[in-house]
Amino acid sequence: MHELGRLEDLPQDYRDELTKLNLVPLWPSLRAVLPPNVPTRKTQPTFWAYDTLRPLLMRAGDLAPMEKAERRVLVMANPGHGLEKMQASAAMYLGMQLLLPGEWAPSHRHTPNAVRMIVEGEGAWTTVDGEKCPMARGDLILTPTGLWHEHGHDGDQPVVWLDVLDLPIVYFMEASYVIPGERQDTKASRGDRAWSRAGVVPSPVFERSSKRNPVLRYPWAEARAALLGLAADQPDLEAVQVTYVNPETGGDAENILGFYSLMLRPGQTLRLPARSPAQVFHLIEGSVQALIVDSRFNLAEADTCCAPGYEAVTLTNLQADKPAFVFIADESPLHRKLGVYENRG
Ligand code: 1HN
Repeated sequence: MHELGRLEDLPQDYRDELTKLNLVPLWPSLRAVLPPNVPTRKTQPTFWAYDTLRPLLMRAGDLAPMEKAERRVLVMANPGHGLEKMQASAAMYLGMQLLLPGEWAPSHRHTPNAVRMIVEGEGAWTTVDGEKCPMARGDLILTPTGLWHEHGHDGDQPVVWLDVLDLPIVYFMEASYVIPGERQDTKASRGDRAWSRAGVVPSPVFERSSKRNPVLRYPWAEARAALLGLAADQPDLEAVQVTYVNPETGGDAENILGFYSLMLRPGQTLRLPARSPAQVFHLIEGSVQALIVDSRFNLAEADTCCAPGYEAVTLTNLQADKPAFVFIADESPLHRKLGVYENRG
């Protein structure tokens, strides 16, 4: 591809005239916005160790009382985007949130979709659209766009969870806003109880509902059991992975980001293909090495890393005698809906 004319090649009076009229010549910038073959990605392979993050999050517990914080979070920002942008990738936001015993994070609803992956502690809960969802390690709790949510804590130890939001893309769309609310009344029914068995779903008087995802909480015990069942059923299957889905449709659990759990067999090395969406890896159980472009990250439990799109990722279970379990978030639903999804193998 040959080089195109530069801005500096244009006479200053011409450039000034264009600027005055809010006009810009395309050709000096064309290669930057449309690079050959592979997109330019600001997303860098980045690693956040829980044992270094945790003491700082606990200190935030002293420094930022709930009334002054609303949500007490340390954002895991990708330096490639600039820390102040609070982005892990183009479409993903990541943060570690701390709730102390007795605290309450007030109810609100907003346009970005969120999920929480519970990292440590017991006794906390999130109420989403009136459903009180208990939080336990490894559980995935959704707060889809527009639904009221608040967090409370009846236990006696700090509770920490990983927040994954599509905030960067919703903000970029100039569609990100919040509505503050009152403490929610809770209802007795819970989607994760009514939709507790894959393949046998509620159909009162023969009717299936086609409303929003009826499941807001995916208990880790169920996802883990599904992975072990799949691994036992298909001993030759390389990628022992499940997707968190809407059980009414079989489609993705949320509109913009995709969520998965992956089991690595003892000692297994698995190469994930180069696909267009960026990905986040969070270790639920075990010990895993992630090779992302030129970076090797050793993940202990509760560690998190991210990978840019269009790059293969190789994961290795560092333990020869135990499976490892990885939670993955990616931008697949967004890429598929927009028609830019690619798997380059
Ligand atoms: C939010 O609402 C929560 O509800 C956490 O816990 C993190 C980050 C940006 C915007 C909204 C929550 C958030 C957030």
